[in-house]
Amino acid sequence: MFSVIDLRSDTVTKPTPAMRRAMAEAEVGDDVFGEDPTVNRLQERAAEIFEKEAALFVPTGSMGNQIAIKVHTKPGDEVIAEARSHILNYEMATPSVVSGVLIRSIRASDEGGILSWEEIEPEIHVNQPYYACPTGLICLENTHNFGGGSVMTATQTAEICHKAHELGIPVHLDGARIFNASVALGSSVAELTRYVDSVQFCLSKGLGAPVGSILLGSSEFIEQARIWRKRLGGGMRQVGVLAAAGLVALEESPKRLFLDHENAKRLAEGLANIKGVRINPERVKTNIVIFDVSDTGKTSLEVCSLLKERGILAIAFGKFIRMVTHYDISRQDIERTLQVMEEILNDNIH
Ligand code: TLP
Repeated sequence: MFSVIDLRSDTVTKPTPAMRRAMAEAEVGDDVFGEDPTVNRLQERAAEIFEKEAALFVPTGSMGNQIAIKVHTKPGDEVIAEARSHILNYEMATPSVVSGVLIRSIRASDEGGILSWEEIEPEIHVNQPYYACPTGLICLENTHNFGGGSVMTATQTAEICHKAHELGIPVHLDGARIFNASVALGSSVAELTRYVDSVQFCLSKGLGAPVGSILLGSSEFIEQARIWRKRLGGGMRQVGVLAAAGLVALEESPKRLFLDHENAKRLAEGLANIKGVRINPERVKTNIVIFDVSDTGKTSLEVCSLLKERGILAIAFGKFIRMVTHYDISRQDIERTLQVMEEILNDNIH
């Protein structure tokens, strides 16, 4: 009998004993009045780590991204985002609903979805009144989730920011997994986000907190963001109980992310040896493993359902399957997953 191996996402992690202790003991106040000491500590600490002026605790990564879009743009603007980006594909068309903006999607030539300035520039509209809507914002994603957890270097990010700023266009970074990028690249999160106008990162993914994201930027930007958080229903009162777990996540979790990356690499290498599975393990840099099963004679949904029968959870999308490693996944779980994949795809069922 095996316990369930949940590779659907790093969002499934449960709070650690240290997080639960911190939550139980958290000092709290009303955060809508800015009086929750634990939230304030978390925001100050995040701002310090990212070397940004100010930070805001928000319930989700999606809300962090959407507040940023709202504050940076006006209705009728265009927002540039990569074709596989989370903002475009998985945030329920909120840019159009809440901000009244159009997403101009660009498919990066890079397999990992990392955009370059050469690809962005031709899609920018400035000073073309009466026929083209102005580019109000560029959104980047690091790591790029559906690009397979690919990473964007500080230099690549800086180049886009400098060029965008020359045209007066701000840049927002969806850094849901920026700590994974930081570990993979050996660059600090401050270096990776130095020139972006705003960045959102999730405490609730690889860092393991049960809930929460942090939005960072200038004091003026965060002041506006605070207003929009309230408007969107994100004023959370005595939310220090959650911020307490976030503080533990922020301080303790980045140092162990390399283990998730090693497990993802091993998983990718093992998968590459299974007949019909298409993946280049060289491209797996962080904790996300995406592979193509179309040559196996089974659909991704079929493979996921066979895995599920054997206690392994993964997500199918199109011809791909995504598996994400995190702190509840051990090396043994990876070996078991590979063994089961082998069984399923060689029709050695039962
Ligand atoms: N990603 C989730 C799903 O929504 C796909 C996952 O399991 O990976 N940006 C990026 C890059 C993300 O991957 C996610 C969540 C978000 C933003 C949104 O964060 P939440 O779920 O907190 O709104």
